Amino acid sequence: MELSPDQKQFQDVARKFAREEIIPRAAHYDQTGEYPRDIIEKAWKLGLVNTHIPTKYGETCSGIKFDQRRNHVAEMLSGLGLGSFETCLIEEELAYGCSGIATAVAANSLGEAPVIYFGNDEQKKKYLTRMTQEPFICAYCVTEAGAGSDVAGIKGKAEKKGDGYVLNAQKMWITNGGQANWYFVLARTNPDPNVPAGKAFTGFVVEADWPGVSPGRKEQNMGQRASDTRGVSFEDVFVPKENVLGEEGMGFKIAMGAFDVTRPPVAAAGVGLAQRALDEATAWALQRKTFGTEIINHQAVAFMLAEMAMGIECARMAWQRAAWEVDNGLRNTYFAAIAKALAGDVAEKCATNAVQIFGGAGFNSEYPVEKLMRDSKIFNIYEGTAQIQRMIISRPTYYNTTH
Ligand code: CS8
Ligand code: FAD
Repeated sequence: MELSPDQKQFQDVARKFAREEIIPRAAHYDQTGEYPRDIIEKAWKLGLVNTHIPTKYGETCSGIKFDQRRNHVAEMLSGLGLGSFETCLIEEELAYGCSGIATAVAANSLGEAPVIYFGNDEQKKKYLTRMTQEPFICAYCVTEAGAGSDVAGIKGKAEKKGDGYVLNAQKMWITNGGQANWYFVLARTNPDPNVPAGKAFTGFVVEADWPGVSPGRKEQNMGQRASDTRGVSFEDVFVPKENVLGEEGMGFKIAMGAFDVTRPPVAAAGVGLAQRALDEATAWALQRKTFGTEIINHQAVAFMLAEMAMGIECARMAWQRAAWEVDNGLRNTYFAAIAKALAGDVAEKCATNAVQIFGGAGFNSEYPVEKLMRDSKIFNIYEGTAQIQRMIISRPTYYNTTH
């Protein structure tokens, strides 16, 4: 398997950006917890954000401007929306630089996915085009304090009123929560507990400046501290019926459908972090000496590096398969869950091994691997936990949609 010249070029642009713009500043954003707006705006100008918005909606209002913004990557783009595969290639490189910053970028894709795949033309023009005109941020609001893994257990509700709905929901752990221009929000629209999840929820697009929308304080997380995570409260928010995605009752399937396209890039980000851990650990092992020789010459250390490489190569192939399925119009729930679960484990293991190989220095924030270890933990929690991915993989219905 070989990347096409276009894919290679995307990878190179993202790699250069991560090396030159992200790595030198990642520690600052990790320590301060500031939102890396300047980096995200630079990435946006290069076309590294919102990669999968169809070119049509980039051009609808801004014409040639969209392609100009992408400058040196524009030529290969003309007439094409970017595929999931290319999006994942970019995400892996960004996460190599800092997975917190990569998460902020990917969360835009997560917020946009329900609109791209289930919105009507008017909704796409209104909410996607603006993302290509200005470096706007959006967010995806499903989780609540009382329900994360069990999406069907959320309590947020929307009740029909006049020409729209009145939304009341307290969302929690929302990435980009305090930065978003608009939100995808999932709420229950059928109060009857006997109605199945597939019919009881509705997905809405809610603008951040509508009355009743208020983000909470920034949460202090263990890792990925550049990423802005907050609760977002929706209190008696009037949502016009034009902002219903698909139809009333379709929301649960829309929310799940979005995960199918965003779990591959999250997996790719986990691989990017793991690759960084391997590269840092290898460089250290080649120069650190004990017992008269570089530590890479101790088999126990060399085998740790080998195990890291094995995990990375397999997890990379897993996201590639899952992304390839999206690009070929296949139902990829099963492969997306495999990629996400495997990459989460590999990211955690590689970061932990890197700290081990660094010894005492690995435990210290002067060196890069301590941050990698803190950042890696979330890959087994967000976008569906390690256990939930295994639950999906083991359900015959998902296996059967693929085989
Ligand atoms: O609840 C589901 C689940 O996936 N839980 C995990 C939640 C999760 O992943 N949350 C992540 C929140 S976002 C986040 O963390 C962002 S991180 C920061 C940004 C990172 C950068 C991007 C579940 C456990 C899989 C579902 O379980 P159930 O309640 O048992 O539902 P089901 O019976 O399986 O399904 C109910 C109906 O929905 C249909 N369905 C299920 N999956 C899909 C997919 N596509 C389309 N439709 C789907 N994937 C299913 O077929 C059922 O419909 P029926 O008509 O009843 O047959
Ligand atoms: P719970 O569901 O309470 O799970 C607790 C533990 O029990 C986990 O280990 C879980 O795997 C396990 N468990 C639960 N059910 C089962 C089961 N059936 N079988 C086996 N084990 C089980 N959500 C959004 O909607 N949008 C976002 O942008 C977003 N960004 C996030 C960013 C961060 C930094 C964090 C921390 C979370 C984010 N989330 C977001 C929420 C995230 O998706 C949830 O935290 C996650 O899905 C787990 O839900 P929970 O925290 O409620 O844990």
